[in-house]
Amino acid sequence: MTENIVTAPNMLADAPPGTLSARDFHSGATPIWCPGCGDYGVLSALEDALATYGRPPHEVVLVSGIGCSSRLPAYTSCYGFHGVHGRALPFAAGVKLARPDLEVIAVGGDGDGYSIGGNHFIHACRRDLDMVYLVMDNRVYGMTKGQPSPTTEPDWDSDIAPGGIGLRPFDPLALALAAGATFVARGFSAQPHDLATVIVEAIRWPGFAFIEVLSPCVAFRREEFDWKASVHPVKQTIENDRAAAHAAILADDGFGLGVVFRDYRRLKPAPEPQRVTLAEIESEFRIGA
Ligand SMILES: Cc1ncc(C[n+]2csc(CCOP(=O)(O)OP(=O)(O)O)c2C)c(N)n1
Ligand code: SF4
Repeated sequence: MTENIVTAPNMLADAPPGTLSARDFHSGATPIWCPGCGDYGVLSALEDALATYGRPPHEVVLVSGIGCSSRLPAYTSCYGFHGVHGRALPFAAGVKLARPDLEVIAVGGDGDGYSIGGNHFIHACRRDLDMVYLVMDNRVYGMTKGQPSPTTEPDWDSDIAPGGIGLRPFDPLALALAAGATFVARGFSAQPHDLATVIVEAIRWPGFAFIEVLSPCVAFRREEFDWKASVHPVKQTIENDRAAAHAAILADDGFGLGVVFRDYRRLKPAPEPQRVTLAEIESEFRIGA
């Protein structure tokens, strides 16, 4: 009988350092995002960052929830899991715990990550596992036709919420900081080069690295094109002083780009990778043995 061996299209395990390019991270599937969607810029920045970082696609796992932005893993040649709405982070944590040798990057939208996934977001910040969380924030639920999300302005007027929902949005960076995140940054999809630089730093960070990416939805929020005129670099990256970082985030207009905060103080040394068999796990749960 012939052995049926399945190989990934980009098995570049032996690629010498510095020889990967963004193309090596394309899956060949054509994105079905609307023309002009900010998520194209995020995909391009992520592929550039992965090429710069230099680990081959089969050593990287992208995990997402549900939404337009959560389609992203399918457009790369990395391993991917397109999961359940709001549950990217617990799944990503499971992958990281089972396979600490892999790079794990969770991606998704503001509806996915801050609404139904909000509780997971808080605890992922606290848990500080070594992975990246990249949220493409367009301040709307794009896939389900424009409902307001936790980052939508209270007076944003739409067919679904005439006159606005009148609820205060929260600032994801402030929330991450309050929940104990050790690496907090903001990027912009229309500045993919700078975003790629931040993503590389986040991948190298030995804990939970959170990047909020402003990524306009051209279908439901065309006014977000104006973000180009609003963004600016953050005044400085604050290190270790959480109170100062809070003050800086609150003083910012929400358009400051770059790494906002790094906390070196609370990082534990990365655990040695451990592989256990299913039989070993089962033996832990055997009753009366
Ligand atoms: C449990 C559950 N609730 C609701 C939905 C419907 N749903 C699918 S995508 C989505 C919104 C996605 O919005 P966001 O995460 O902001 O991503 P975007 O489409 O804007 O990129 C919703 C509510 C679902 N699939 N599962
Ligand atoms: S609906 Fe919005 S978020 Fe979804 S693909 Fe179109 S522009 Fe992008």
